[in-house]
Amino acid sequence: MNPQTIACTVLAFALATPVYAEGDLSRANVIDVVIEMGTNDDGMYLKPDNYEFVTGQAYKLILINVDEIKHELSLNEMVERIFTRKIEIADEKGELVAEIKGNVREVEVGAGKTVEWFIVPVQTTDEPIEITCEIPGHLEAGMRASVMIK
Ligand SMILES: [Cu+2]
Repeated sequence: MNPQTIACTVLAFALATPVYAEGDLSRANVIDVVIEMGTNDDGMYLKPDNYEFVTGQAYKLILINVDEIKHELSLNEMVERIFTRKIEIADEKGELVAEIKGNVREVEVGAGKTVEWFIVPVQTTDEPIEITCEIPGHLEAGMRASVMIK
């Protein structure tokens, strides 16, 4: 190979290689997962009501409360199987209001508001675990979803 060919080969390889955030799994190739919270004719819901995550993959859970009342997302035992990088709260203009770091079990989302929860699952599940809204009456009204971590 002449030097030009080698340069082209190196460049082609560089372009084909995915870009990682210097080995930080919590920041690389984050997948957005929308979790809608609301009320419909059947009661209350988390939509979708079924999630599948993969260990080592970074996710941004986008909790969107489309309702006129507040709702909550409680991860229950899922919290022991994930790493929370941060939770972000922004105002109407998209300006950051707060960034919360550390181990969080549940997040309450105000009526019509959105909160972003950045996680990385670290442990698989043998059977589905349930995430819920723990506001009295809401679980009974249907606010639950099942989660598998592979
Ligand atoms: Cu609720």
